[in-house]
Amino acid sequence: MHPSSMKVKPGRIAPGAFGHTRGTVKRNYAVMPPEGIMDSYLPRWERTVVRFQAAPQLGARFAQAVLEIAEGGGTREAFSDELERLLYVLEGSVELTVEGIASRLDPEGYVYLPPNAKFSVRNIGPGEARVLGIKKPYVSIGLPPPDLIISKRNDLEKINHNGTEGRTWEHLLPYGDMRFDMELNILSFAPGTHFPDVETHIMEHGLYMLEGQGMYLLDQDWHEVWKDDFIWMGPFCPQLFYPTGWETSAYLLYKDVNRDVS
Ligand code: UGY
Ligand code: MN
Repeated sequence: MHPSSMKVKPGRIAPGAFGHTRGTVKRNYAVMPPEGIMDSYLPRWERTVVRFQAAPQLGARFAQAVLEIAEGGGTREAFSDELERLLYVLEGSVELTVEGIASRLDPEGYVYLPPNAKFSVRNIGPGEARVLGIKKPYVSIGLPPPDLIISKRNDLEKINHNGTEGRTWEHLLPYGDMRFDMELNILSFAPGTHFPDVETHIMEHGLYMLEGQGMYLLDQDWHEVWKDDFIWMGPFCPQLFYPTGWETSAYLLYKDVNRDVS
């Protein structure tokens, strides 16, 4: 199918409100609702629309994208490169093959692929699969490389790091393991909870809103965020979140950690 004839998802703003967007791109942060993120088509992926949310072009030191894989589509062939990756299934089912061993990933299933892992992905249906992808060059510090991890959200412990009722972390990667140069965490907020302080830190974030809605303070500005929105927070961007509405809100958060400045 020619890319231009592929279906464009309807926007989530009032009909007739042309030119309105919650999206913004600033020096040290960006907010991107899904409806305005344009499609890319990549040589290594067939029948797959790639919607880039973050990339070095934005100022980020990682790349993040939603892959919309048509039934039967996926990687053209198995490949490997020097990047480490997360693939997290948002919707649908895929068969993942790593070094010749196949596994099935359903919604909330994920894989951490260490650098140089040879992998392929196929949407086994029914329907489209939506997969969140994060990739970046791995920063080695002379320790053995991190292990391949294939798991699912349901198997992760919900940890309350601050003793605040209703606010939890789920760590997709082993927490505190110095071999890893990134954290991938799902943070959940029951109504009424929030961080204790506005945080400002050297690490950057890629945030994908999985559930609910809320208000995000980014630098000096408040932004309303909804399910499926993306936020990039650059280094030292002041940040605070509180959920709105009656449901728990949750987001998947990339963070670069465990490495000195270079
Ligand atoms: O771990 C974090 O840096 C996290 N508390 N930041 C965030 O949710 N924006
Ligand atoms: Mn943070």
